[in-house]
Amino acid sequence: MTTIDSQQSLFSAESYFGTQTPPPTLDQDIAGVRSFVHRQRDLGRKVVLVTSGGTTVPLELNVVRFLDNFSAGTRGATSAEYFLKAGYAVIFMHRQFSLQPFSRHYSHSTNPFLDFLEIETTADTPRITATPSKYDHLLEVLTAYKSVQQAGLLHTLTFVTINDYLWLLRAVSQELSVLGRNALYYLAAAVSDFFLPRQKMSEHKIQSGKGSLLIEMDQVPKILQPLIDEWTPDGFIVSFKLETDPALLVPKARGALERYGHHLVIGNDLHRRKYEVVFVSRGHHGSAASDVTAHWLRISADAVDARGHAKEIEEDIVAELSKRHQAWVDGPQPRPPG
Ligand code: PAZ
Repeated sequence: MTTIDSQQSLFSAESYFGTQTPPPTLDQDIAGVRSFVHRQRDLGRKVVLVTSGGTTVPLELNVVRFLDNFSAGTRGATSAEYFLKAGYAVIFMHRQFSLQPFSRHYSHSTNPFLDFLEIETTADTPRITATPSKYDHLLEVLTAYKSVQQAGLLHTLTFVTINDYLWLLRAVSQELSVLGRNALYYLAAAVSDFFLPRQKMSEHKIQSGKGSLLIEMDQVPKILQPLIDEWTPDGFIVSFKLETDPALLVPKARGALERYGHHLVIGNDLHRRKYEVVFVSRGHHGSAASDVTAHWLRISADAVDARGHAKEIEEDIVAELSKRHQAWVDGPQPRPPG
């Protein structure tokens, strides 16, 4: 039987999945992922799982209130586009209503879609056209979007809560494991570290009028460990580490790398994340702690790309990752036991 250590409020991944309920659409979602993954495998494509946006932590079973975080999903949505350009098929697992590849260029708050359209009234019937100054960019984005759609290269999944995220991540990684080294994990979602197990949640809206509200949360299980050791042992796994104190960034990223032993931690500071990130990984001489390297990628705030658009750091992140992933695919395979 699966038990929770109630004294320490510590869930292992096993006790988490043994006590928390899966989202109702899980089986359906996974059937879709399975057929996507098998199609890509038959076509010999590499597949990247991009997680993106923030998870919520509901406080009630009939949820009225929840904790959330800042992430809009920019990193994930932007990276997904560059992975597609680099020839990957993409499973884009994102927070419902956060930014998505392609449509992110026309976010309702920063670049409203209706501002790109004009009504031409010269003909008998009014026609809709694109605003001339926006036409070229719109055509570029639309062309890329349509070609990805037509080629069936992008599969989208949504989560809202931390519970949805954990169940989906486990199930998707188990499906992706059939690709062996051709699977890349790009875990950019901002995932809550704490949650309220359903056994401790109020069924109905928490009532006010009794003074302050004290809620004790449990720690979310460290999901990277089983991901790496059990669910997808051959995949190339990249996790992200976000900090607000720049002095903590490299030590914390290094700590995560040493703790889980996966391929790469990308560290980013909340305020500088669009202009610099640090790749923390082991060097080429085995796994000695002293062999960990920190490699910075930086762009300036006014940098432009080859097409004259504002440069996005995700272009360089994905270029570097594609190289490292290919080296892993081509690298020496472990000897079969015996
Ligand atoms: O979504 P966004 O572009 O606003 O932010 C991206 C990010 C900072 C959430 C991501 O780069 C990241 O660091 N994710 C992991 C966060 C963490 O759990 O440490």
